[in-house]
Amino acid sequence: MDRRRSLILTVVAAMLAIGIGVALSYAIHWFPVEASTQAKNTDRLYHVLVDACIPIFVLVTTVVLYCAWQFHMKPGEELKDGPPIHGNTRLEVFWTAAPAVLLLSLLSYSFVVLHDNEKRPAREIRVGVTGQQFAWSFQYPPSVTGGRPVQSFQLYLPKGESVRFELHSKDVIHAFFIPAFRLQEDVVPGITVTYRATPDRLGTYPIVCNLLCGLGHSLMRTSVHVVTPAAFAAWLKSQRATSTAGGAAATASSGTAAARASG
Ligand SMILES: [Cu+2]
Repeated sequence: MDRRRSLILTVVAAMLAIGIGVALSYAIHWFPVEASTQAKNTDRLYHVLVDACIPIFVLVTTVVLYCAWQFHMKPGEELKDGPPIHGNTRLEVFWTAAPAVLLLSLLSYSFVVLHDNEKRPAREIRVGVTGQQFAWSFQYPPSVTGGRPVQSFQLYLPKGESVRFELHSKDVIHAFFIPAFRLQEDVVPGITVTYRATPDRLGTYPIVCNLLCGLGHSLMRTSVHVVTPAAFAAWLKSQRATSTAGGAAATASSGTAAARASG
């Protein structure tokens, strides 16, 4: 096969590989459902990064394979040397500038997305999150409950309302991770770490500890229930009622958590 035909064949194969790669990145559903506005931004960022990486990966692989195919040593050429080449300024400027521009643009876009995800909204509710070996608990201050504070082992959030989580740890470092919200923060003893999310899809999603924190680490999970604002108000009311009734519910659930942790 002459050089021209092999080059055309290689370019066509590379285009095909890019097409298949990009199609696969969209066709396969890699992540859990998106249940927050931040999740949508994060997934879009992921797709931009992947779509930028696939052509580069294909380009590098294609050049390597093409060179191995076209320029490999033939029998009898063992002692031959390649032509002496002493740099090519134009080429070097290009292969330094092009990746620099690409990396800087991806970096800027990532910065904008992460900054957007963390942006303080006009209105937000505060929810305390406490991590301890091996359970999560959630504290709703009077500013949210409109009465006495409420403590729960299940996280309830109203849909469409921005939430500022304030994370505390009672013992070691944990990582508060809600996969459906795509956000994770380390929960470090002695400091308060904050974390924002705006749930925008009704449903129940897992909350996990994503940092090995001891023997019961794998049991350190609970659920977030994203409910309508009316259902959230009703839930808060029911929690306030049980906490007025002597904290029986809280004691019962802490018993459950302890049993879970020791089991
Ligand atoms: Cu943990």
